[in-house]
Amino acid sequence: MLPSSIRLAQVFCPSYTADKRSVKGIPANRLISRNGTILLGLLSPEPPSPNLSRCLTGPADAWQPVRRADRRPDERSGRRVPLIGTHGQAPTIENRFPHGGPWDMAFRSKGSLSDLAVFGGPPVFSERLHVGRPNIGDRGRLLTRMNELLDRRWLTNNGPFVQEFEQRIAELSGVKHCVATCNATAALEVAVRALDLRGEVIVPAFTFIATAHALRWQGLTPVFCDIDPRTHNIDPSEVMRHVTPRTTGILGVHLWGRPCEVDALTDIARTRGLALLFDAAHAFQCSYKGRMAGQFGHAEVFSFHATKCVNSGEGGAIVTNDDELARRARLMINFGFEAFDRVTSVGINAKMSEMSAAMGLTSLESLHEFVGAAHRNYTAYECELADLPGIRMLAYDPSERSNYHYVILEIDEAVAQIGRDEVHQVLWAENVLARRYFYPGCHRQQPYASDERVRQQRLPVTDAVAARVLCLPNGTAVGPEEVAAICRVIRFVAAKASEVQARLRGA
Ligand code: T4K
Repeated sequence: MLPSSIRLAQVFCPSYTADKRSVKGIPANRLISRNGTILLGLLSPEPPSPNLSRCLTGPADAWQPVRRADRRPDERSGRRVPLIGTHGQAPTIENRFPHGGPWDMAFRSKGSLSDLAVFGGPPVFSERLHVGRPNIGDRGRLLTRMNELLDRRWLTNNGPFVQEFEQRIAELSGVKHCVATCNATAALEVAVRALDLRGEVIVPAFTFIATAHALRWQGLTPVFCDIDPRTHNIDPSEVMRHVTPRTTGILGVHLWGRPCEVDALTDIARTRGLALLFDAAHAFQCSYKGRMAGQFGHAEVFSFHATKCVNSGEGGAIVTNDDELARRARLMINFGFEAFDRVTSVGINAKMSEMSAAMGLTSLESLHEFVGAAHRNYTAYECELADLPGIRMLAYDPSERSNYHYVILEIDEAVAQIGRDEVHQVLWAENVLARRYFYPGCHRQQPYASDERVRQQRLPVTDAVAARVLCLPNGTAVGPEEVAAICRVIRFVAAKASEVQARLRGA
């Protein structure tokens, strides 16, 4: 049964986007009734039903619980949404939750350290909550497309869905060419070959391993560069230190969808005669100085992997305004075939399939909804975690377009009195599978870590940031209730940081 001291209510917050911190003067998400009942607010920009309206001002008993058992799947997204407020009929504890359910755990209060799952208490979530749960989109549209491609008997090799997908990506990014690929790693490899990079390429060490591997797999030497602690992106002032006669290019990464210092990198590349490529795996629909990612450097690469904001299951794309580069890349992803029976250069198979493009096109149709959900969650996290000592949430520039896909905490142990790894441990025990992206940095992974030159290198900012970062669940698979519950755990841990740390360390 739901503990009688806990109630969950939908809170109508008309000023949700402008002022997320209070509802009728009460701090949202921390509504405590006079008799001590804990009320977890479900922030909602939707007007409430008459029942819910009364909830805000009425006695605690009038508040309504909402749990997974009481939710219906949304037809478009497949995500479960609360019945309350959408069907108008207010459930009661007795008639709706006679047997309890997964949300019994979800909103259990953590009163003492022993209530934490890591110390033997029940986990907040009975099901695992992942970082990277895919956004799904309209299943009906996807299935229609699947039927179409089956009817057409055209499954891959530059089919109509791939062409349409490429056109949409190019339009949305404001770029001339898009070459869709089977994933972003292959796209990076094709791009560095199409750019004819050789020798050394300067790349940040704080990135997903694919960025470095794509270079190495092509026989290039990734030269790791430190990052700017504020942006987590490659530090242009550090780049210059790594330029040697063997350097042919710079591969910047728009980490978390926050674009690199493009102007500074463009200047360096131009003055030193280097190619400039961007790994924009995270940055689809993000802007830099008002221009969309995809338009910078000689080329950029997007990822449409399942875990990305827009996904095609597996997928990627090379985008560029360079006609010749696009032509070369297009040949390379299809074995170098220029026409039937005519191969003019070495190539591989890095084509996107029609099934992936069908998923990608369907995903694009829900782009607005996906970014909206990520932004809503991001704002709720920001609201709840804003004032915790030593715990900082990475901000997105409100004057730019962002997809808000990554919710990144930086935990400074010296101030927070608890380390990132300990918070990570606590969250995993609660079934919140937060990720330590991109710990420990590419330079500390093989084969790079064994390279004498890399071993000699010092990347102090990368090491410090890699030890502090924690990525929290976001996307359409996560709703305000989950965000509220995750934040409650983090706030509890932050409030009792030194005690939690001591107990974890067996002191
Ligand atoms: N450059 C950068 C900067 C990147 O971040 C990436 C990929 C690339 C290049 C290369 O792009 P691709 O070649 O992949 O297109 C995941 C993704 O696999 C990877 O694409 C992504 N970056 C990276 C940041 O995250 P892992 O090792 O964390 O994957 P995994 O299997 O642990 O999945 C992440 C979470 O998502 C899991 O907790 C489970 C959940 N999940 C995953 C899949 C695939 C689901 O719930 N459903 C699913 O279908 O790398």
